[in-house]
Amino acid sequence: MTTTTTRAIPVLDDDPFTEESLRDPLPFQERLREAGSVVLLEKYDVYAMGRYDTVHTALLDWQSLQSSAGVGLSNFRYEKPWRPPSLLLEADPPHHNAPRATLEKILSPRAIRRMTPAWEQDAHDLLDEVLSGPREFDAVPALAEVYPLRVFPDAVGLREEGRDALLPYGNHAFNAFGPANFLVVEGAPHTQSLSAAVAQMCARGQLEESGFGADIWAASDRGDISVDQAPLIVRSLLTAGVDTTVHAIGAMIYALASNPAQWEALKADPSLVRTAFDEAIRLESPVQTFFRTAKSDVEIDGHLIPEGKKVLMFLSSANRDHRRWDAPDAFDLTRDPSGHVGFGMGIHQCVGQHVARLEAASLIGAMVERVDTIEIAGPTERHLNNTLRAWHSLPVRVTLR
Ligand code: 4IA
Repeated sequence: MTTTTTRAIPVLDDDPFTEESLRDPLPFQERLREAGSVVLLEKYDVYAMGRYDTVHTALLDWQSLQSSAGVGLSNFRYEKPWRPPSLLLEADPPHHNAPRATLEKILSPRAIRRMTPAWEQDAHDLLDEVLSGPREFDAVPALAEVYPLRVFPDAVGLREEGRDALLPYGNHAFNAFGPANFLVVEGAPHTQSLSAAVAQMCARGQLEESGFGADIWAASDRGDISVDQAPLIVRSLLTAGVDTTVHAIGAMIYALASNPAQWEALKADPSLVRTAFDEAIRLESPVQTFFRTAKSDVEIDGHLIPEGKKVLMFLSSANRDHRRWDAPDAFDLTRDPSGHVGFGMGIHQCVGQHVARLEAASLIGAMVERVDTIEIAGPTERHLNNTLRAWHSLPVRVTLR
């Protein structure tokens, strides 16, 4: 391939990682989608894509677009990673294969389904507590943050000590995929102690005898993975499994509370709980972005991306691309959201998605049984993060059935 066959790449001078853009990312995402299928973001010298087709294709092309140079802005070819790279997220085949296969088995739909009775009971217990108090409350601390932290650390087999590091550790990890902006600077003083707390929880002796953590260590006994790999694979659960589910549940509660007709539709047909969750993931894309690195000169839709350059995929923008979705900005339980790229696509597609789906279905399923109406009761507040779309505060008012 020669450069004479490729087309000029549109250039944008936008910075998607400013406070203003993170607060309201939709205007930039629209400019990105409409500027072209691949756009050079001058400020960072990265190639960004926001159309569904292009993002989808890029996610599947692990041969050309590698993960092992990091899936953040930082290029591991030239910069030292802030922590030892993830054996799942920041790895390519063949190294990716054994950790992925191990975790896929441990988090399989069948394995996760076994949690259903306990997690449904936990959801009802939490609602007993919350709904016995004032009928106006902040759904972020009361539900979205509490519920995953009730069920997931127990399922991993974590002791109590160190659990309070999980959310802030994940928050920093997701900021660290972006540039070293104000959010990374704010988080920096705490990184070392949070990393140490999380690393400690991954050790075999710190984990309960049953749970996902013990399952990972058992895989090392069988030789499926090495003993050195086990604690890092446990770390992946702790990095990827807490903030993501908290913010996904927040997104779902917000979507339902601000779309009363959809809440009514869900009450009328509770089998829609899983659609509601995936539709909320599509609409809000709790994980907004990920990078890849061009393994060699790559041609995408006629555009040349030079070897070693970073490629920034806007999952969020793809999930609202009018080329793929009718009325993309509407939260609509009659659509089939299942092609969204909010969990990624291809060999790295979220290995924990069955965990996330069961958490969300258990909580919202319990709410549907007990709550008659839910509405936004006051000013909402965003939680800013370089990768996550999140709520800090969601005041809601509920009436009971
Ligand atoms: C890991 C994409 C995101 C949910 C994620 C973050 C961290 C890791 C995996 C996935 O540390 O392995």
